[in-house]
Amino acid sequence: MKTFAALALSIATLSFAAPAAAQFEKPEDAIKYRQSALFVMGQHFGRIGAMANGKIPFDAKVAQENADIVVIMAKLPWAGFGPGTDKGRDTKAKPEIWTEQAKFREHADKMGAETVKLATAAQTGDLDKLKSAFGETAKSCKACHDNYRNK
Ligand code: ASC
Repeated sequence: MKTFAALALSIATLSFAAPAAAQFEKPEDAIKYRQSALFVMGQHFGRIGAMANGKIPFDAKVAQENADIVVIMAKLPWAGFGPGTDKGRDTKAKPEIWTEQAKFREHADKMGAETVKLATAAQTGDLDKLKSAFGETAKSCKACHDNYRNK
């Protein structure tokens, strides 16, 4: 019983501490997970983009809050690209993701690094810095989409 309790506790702790190591019951769940994470990230990134492009008024606090969420969201999708998750649900993911894992990982890491710079820029409250960091982050999204996402 003790062993079971310890095991249950360590599993619970692990699942809270390491969302990026999420386990999926079936490929469909992994695909849904990564699509959802990318969707939520896109929503928050888009709000920053609307400010960078003058579509909505610049609000430094709102930009900062959204950038912080983008940083967290950028960590999540990759756990959903595990082995055997190339099929199982409608997906635009190209098969090269699973044959060029190191290169795919580089794109993911690059994007993660750009989001951190975006959050740093958002903290300054300087719209020009935000615009420039937004552009660099968007480039890193696009580079991966160009290589690894079907139209
Ligand atoms: C976004 C978004 C993306 C990227 C990409 C950049 O706002 O949702 O996927 O920017 O379009 O080229």
